[in-house]
Amino acid sequence: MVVRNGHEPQSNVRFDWTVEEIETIYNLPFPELVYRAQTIHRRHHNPEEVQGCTLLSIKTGGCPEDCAYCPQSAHYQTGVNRHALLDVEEALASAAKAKEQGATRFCMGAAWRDAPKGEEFSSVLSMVRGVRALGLEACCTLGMLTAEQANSLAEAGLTAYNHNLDTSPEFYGEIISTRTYDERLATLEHVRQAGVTVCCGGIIGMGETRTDRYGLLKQLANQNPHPESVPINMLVRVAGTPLADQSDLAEIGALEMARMIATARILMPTSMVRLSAGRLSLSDEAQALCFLAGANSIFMGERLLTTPNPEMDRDQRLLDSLGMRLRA
Ligand code: SAM
Ligand code: DTB
Ligand code: SF4
Repeated sequence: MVVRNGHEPQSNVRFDWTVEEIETIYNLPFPELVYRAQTIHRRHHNPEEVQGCTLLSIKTGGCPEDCAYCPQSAHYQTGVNRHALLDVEEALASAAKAKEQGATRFCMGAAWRDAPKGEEFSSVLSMVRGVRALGLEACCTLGMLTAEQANSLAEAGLTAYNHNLDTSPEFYGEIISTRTYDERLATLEHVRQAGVTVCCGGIIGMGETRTDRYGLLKQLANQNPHPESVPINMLVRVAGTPLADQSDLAEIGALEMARMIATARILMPTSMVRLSAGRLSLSDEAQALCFLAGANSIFMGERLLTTPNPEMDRDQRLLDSLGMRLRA
């Protein structure tokens, strides 16, 4: 039940946030920040539920991009075994299992700079159709897309396309040199035009400043419409990547994650805010704080794409202990 006391924060949806406004929200006294986020959250979402999503890496490693965080970049020795595109049957068997385990969204990730043409792309379209036929939401993240590819994915029934902006435009060049922010924005535009919903978020803990975090949030929150899905990742440090020893992660911790999530929730009231990579470094209490801050989705299962994630039964125990549940 929503308790109205006459002092509820306003949650008019806006697309013209300034960095200063975002900074002010992000730095509110913590109780005030969480109160505002939770109040807005309750207006648009059921606070007892989180959506379970399952990830599958359909094409692993050997990526030509040089994203400094990524274990799948061919530029770094990370020990990730390369794997060509999975068979359609294999991917759909995974999707069926994910459904059995309570996921309602199935996300297929591929380590490509841009989505391929020809046979491989046709296989991905078959995977999308198969996932939709199981009654699951289907999401893909395949790198950059042309307008035509976005349209084909839409026709196959794709629910969402994940394409992260990762950080602020100013810091982007420190993390990735093989593509530009504008190329990222162009793909997001193709996805939007095709009528596929947008999943777009970023990573904290890469050595960016808070100002970079405000900058990312501004890029996300000033898209009209807002991305329907906003994954907030905490860097998973992977040996061999340039960010393997990123040491300020200790101070990033749960409170920074909660501030990031709460601010995203306030700026984008109706979006799904996903507590994504990094949950293994968060305690149960820290994750509970992220839910309070307005996160309403998690990736389930012991693996993200290539890195570990909490076991299903740990997540089930966590939700049980919080009196929360997976969205049916
Ligand atoms: N190649 C496609 C792309 O870059 O859009 C899709 C796959 S890529 C692995 C998907 C997202 O995972 C990236 O945009 C990044 O935000 C996130 N990611 C990758 N490695 C990560 C890490 N070590 N820690 C946190 N997030 C990570
Ligand atoms: C997103 O923002 N996080 C997920 C999903 N979108 C594709 C991926 C996280 C990947 C973490 C590193 C890995 O497991 O390889
Ligand atoms: Fe390639 Fe995506 Fe990893 Fe960048 S994040 S190296 S584009 S798989």
